[in-house]
Amino acid sequence: MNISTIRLPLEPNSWRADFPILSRPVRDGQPLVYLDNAATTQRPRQVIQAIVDTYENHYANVHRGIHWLSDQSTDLFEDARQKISKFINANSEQEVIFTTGTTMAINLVARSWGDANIRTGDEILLTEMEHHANLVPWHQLQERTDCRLRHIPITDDGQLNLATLDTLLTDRTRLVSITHVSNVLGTINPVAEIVARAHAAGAIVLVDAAQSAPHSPLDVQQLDADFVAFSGHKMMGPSGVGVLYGKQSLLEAMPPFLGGGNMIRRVKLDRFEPADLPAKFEAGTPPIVPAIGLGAAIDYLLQVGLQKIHDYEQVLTQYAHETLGRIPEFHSLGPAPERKAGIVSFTMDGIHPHDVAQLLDRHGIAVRAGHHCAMPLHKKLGITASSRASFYFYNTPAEIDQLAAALEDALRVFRRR
Ligand code: 7TS
Repeated sequence: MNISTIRLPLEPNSWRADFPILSRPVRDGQPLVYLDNAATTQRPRQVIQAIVDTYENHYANVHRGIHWLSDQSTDLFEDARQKISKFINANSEQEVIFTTGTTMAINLVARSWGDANIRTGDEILLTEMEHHANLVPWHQLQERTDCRLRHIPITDDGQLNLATLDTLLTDRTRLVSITHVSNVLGTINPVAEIVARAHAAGAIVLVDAAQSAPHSPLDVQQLDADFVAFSGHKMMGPSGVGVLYGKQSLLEAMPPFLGGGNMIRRVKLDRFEPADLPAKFEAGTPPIVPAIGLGAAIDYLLQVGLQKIHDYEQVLTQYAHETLGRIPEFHSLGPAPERKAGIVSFTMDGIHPHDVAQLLDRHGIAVRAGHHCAMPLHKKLGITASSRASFYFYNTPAEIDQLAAALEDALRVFRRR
């Protein structure tokens, strides 16, 4: 691929200027090469400004409004919910629950829907490529209910082996909970097909969209997913806020998860009546400013264009595979680039993944190393750790060249030892 002659789906440098942190020097004045976007992304000035503006001009607690400022704060908070609802094409804002992130969203479903619906011997179908956030809440549910956890296996090239689905979906399967995009392999899973097959078998589906919502168009109605979870901080929003989307009928039938203020219609000394959606699942003071910041991030995402982001990251990923693939010691995990999002996890012959990350850091290049909260997946791959470069639309082909050069340098350092 001759990257200099390709017409790129978007021009990263025109957006980079909005991200103050991307132009700050790190380590002895070197430019920052930020390739840890699967862990968390950076924020443009517009999001930071929305946060500052809220605190400086519009901040009060929400939904308690007798006063003017509280009304303003509530309007901004509910505007953000509306933006998110449109962004994912929910049927109504009542289907959008603010959580602290993907982790809390999945825990909410496991606790509330799980405890109400799962009985001994019922089956929950997961996959071998899940983040711990989509494993441990189900382990905990298993401890409470003695249900059975099953897993869709992965193929040698890191895709879900859907040939197994007919036998794994049984009349005991109540829920299928799957990641849309693997945070390690980058694999984009055929969620709509899995939803259709799960529904035909009488099971509902939760989609972990932590790694997909920030990078490509997400239409919950088109997927026909029953629950969808994602995090604000992976899509340029603040940390501390995330979303659980749920079909209204399911959410209405579920008991509240946490108890406290805001989630009630009426409280007596000996009992309570829950509020309507979405308040029923938002006990206590919510993440007010983070939610407003997430609304600003969504405005920004829509300006850039989700399809363009997806298409551009596709080019970057292909370029990364080609460029890094010329290094004989480099081995990427997961499928071919056409089948994955902008995540390139890899091992290097003769250098531990943590050492790789440390040597890259000397060049100002930020990547993650370790098991990326996916220990069972690494075990399946026969390794304990990997290094991971993950992209966003503000990354450039030149940064991938820098990564390749730094990896060559790391090999030279190790050979000298
Ligand atoms: N699901 C997936 C697929 C993820 O990648 C992550 C975070 C989560 C759930 C949890 O999200 P949280 O916002 O609630 O923490 N993944 C990563 C990662 O790959 N590196 O750091 C965090």
